[in-house]
Amino acid sequence: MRTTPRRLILGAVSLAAVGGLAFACRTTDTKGGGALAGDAASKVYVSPGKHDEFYAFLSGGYNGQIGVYGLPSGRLLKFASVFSQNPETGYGYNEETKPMLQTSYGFIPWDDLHHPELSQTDGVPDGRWLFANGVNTPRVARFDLATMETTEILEIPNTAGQHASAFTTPDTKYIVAATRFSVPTPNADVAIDSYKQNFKGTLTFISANEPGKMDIAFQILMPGYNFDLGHSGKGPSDGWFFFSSYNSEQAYTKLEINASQNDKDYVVAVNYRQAEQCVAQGKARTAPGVYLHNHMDEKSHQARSERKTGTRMLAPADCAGVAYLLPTPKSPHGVDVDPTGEYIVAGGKLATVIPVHSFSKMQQAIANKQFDGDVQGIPVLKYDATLAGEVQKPGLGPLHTEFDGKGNAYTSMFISSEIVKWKLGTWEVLDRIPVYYTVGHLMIPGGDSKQPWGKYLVSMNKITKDRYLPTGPELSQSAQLIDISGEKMKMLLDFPTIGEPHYAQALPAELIKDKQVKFYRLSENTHPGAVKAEAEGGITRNGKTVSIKMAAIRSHFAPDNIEGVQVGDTVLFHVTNIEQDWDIVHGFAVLGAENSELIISPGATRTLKWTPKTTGVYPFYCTDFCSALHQEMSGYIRVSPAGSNVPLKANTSPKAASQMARLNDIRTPAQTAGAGGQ
Ligand code: K7E
Ligand code: CUA
Repeated sequence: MRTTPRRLILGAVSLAAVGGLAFACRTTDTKGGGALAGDAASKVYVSPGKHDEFYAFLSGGYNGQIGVYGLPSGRLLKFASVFSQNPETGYGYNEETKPMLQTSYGFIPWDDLHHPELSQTDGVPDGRWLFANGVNTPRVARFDLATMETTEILEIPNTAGQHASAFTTPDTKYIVAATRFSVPTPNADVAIDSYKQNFKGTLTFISANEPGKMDIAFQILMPGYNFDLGHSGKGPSDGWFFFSSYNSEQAYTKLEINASQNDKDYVVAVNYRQAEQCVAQGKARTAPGVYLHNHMDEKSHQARSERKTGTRMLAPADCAGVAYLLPTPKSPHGVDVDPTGEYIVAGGKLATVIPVHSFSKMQQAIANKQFDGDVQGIPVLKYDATLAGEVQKPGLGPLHTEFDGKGNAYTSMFISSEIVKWKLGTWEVLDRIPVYYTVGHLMIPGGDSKQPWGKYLVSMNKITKDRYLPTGPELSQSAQLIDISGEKMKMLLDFPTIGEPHYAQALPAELIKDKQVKFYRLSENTHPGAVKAEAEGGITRNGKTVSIKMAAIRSHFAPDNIEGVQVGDTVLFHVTNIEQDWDIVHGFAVLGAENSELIISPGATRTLKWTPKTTGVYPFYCTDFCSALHQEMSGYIRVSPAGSNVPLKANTSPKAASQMARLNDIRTPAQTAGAGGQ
């Protein structure tokens, strides 16, 4: 949902026209200071050397990464690569991580990351992993919260615009993925105006609870709607998954108008235990579809790509009771389940109310067969039969809802630029606070789980307009931190964000901060190009490929003088950081390399591929300021003409040993203190 101010206004006008809504955007109130209590600064102030209370993981949207922030300070702690190459870390540039970005469409070094989701145990975030989806080339990723690195990416076949993802079940048995842009399934060369016959959506359930073993468990074939978001049931509704859908019109042109005709679209309720049974009974067909599974092995430090084919595709008509359609006004975007598991809240972006479905009423309606026909074998439940209530006059453009665990819900209002707090059960609006401007998702730590930590709310806003110093035609997006501990919401802090955050997740820092990996154990490094000691460095030729094994340690490379390479060779620098200290990272770059540097964590090995084009002597150096003698951490590689008789040679400068000795004397106390175990 990237929106420039001009497009926003056009969009708002057309929303108003379609929904019969008045345009009431508050973007003229630019100060936002009114709600700023005098003590706001002290509430977000984390004094130097102190840690934040929460880790927050904000999606990077079209930058394909995850921003790790501390709350309440809003300090950016890390920018973590998931679906995009990152020259800061070499992710997707070095030979070890390139396979992570392989897909059946080839090497795709970018994606549009919308929804991070923490793994859960018994419905509560457990601090093991964060999952995330890539919308454009359908993929899901596992991000390890002990190393803060992406360790696994699974492509999703038979889908497109994979938006309703990567939401988890309460036990992390599955994460899901659903189609936003229905396509011919299996994809084929057909006329676009054959949409209604040929285009389908799929709901994909992905086994997620075993690292390194993510796979498609099964897919459910759906009508050609646009599936937007999803959340699992919990407690009484455990075993169900709810997806929002729009475009029940099945429009394929000018969706802005043609997909906004019906008063109601649907929330889809999926009984995934029923689906499991039907699959076990052989009721699923094998659907074609090629997809890649990429996994980073923590011991060899190498990612591998595995090609897979075929999925188990279940048609609802072949599996009674697997899915129901709940009519929901109007073009619903978010679908959020409250902590008790009873209420299913839909954010109908064109609706004038926030409709809330009741899980227990839905169960009764199913038992009593209160149906309004069916769509492709999926029963449509009567709206009144499942409705728990409607929040009246909530504001304009409700998108997403999170919960505080104290019986309150908070909904983001895109058009009227506000967060609205309302009460579950009575549906009364309790409070509202303006945000700057046009909020998409909002997030409460644990706010989509069974156990929210309902102290803060983060509003992720699309437009900052005048909130920060201007930066040319493109301005930053923004997050705002709101105190929700009291009756009234209080605005505490603005902080700019990179890319475009959509959803986010957060959890108390204690859950993960003590299990952070400090370095990789060199003794466990099984990379074939690794060295465990400086003396193991060397050079070998195999035809036109020259492999150099190299150690990096403060403050030199071993070897650091290399000869015998020829124009036309492919040179592989396998650099192992043989340090075993926390945060002692080395870099590696060589003149003219057509990719990024390497950044090598302690104990890890990374490989830079280099194809020198002309003869000469080329310097290489460490790019991370690792020590007082970092500037000295460099070397030379000589490139001779093809067929030259310069012998292969890889030496370590005799200076190195004495450099090391000098350095040991000037190591800072902080570096020494960091030298603990994992
Ligand atoms: Cu509302 Cu992609 Cu979750 Cu953005 S989506 S806001
Ligand atoms: Cu190693 Cu700078």
